[in-house]
Amino acid sequence: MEFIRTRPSTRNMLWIACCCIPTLMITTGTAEETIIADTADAAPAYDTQTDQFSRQRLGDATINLGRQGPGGRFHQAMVMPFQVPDLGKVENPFLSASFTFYFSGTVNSVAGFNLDLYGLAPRTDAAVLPASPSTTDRGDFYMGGFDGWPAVDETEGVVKLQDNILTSAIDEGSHVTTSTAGSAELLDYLNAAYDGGEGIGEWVFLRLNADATPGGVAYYTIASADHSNTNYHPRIVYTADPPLPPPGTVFSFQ
Ligand SMILES: [Ca+2]
Ligand SMILES: [Ca+2]
Repeated sequence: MEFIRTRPSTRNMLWIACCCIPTLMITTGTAEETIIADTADAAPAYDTQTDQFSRQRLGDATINLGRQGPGGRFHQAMVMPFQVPDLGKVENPFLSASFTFYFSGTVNSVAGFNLDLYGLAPRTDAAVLPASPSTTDRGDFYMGGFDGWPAVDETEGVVKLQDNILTSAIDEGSHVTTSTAGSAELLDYLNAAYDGGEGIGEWVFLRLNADATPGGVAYYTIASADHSNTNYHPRIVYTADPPLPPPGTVFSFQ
């Protein structure tokens, strides 16, 4: 096996012309790729009965966003982990991105609140927080109007990606995808999380949460990554600059 030659022979130059150029044309394509949410997706929640924050609905096929349970005791958001792919040691490899989830229905009137989409700070573990019940650590939980909180989460490291991605005007039983503006925000969020390759293998988290707190039981229901119908799983679809082939791959020959 010989590798790169400083002066390739005419014969080998012809080999490169015949074999390598088609290879390069293939590897520079920008086909769509999909990242499915991990089944670690869950509902960070606050329970009025125990006065605790905790992680709920870890293995449920659907998650209710708003208030559910007797008297609406559980205040729930939904957080979905996605693992950052290996696209090489490059800056800003993502060229386009969108997020899609399945909206299966509602219970009671949800006219008083909408769902907003956020990106949370990346972490090295897929777990939604708080993993253990706590009276003080809200973890990934957020709900507009809860305990006097503003409609918009302005926590450092949290990025609002799309306002009102789900409202009572959207048909139940449909897939919902980020708008053009929301997709652009998601693209920036993913490229920032990629961090020139430092973020490879880490987890980014998309959160859907109510922008106002319902007075009682009322919620939107969304399919999780545990749903039996894989078409309903939350997903990020992206295109990216593919990494260059490793040295020796294109210009090696026997
Ligand atoms: Ca889950
Ligand atoms: Ca909103």
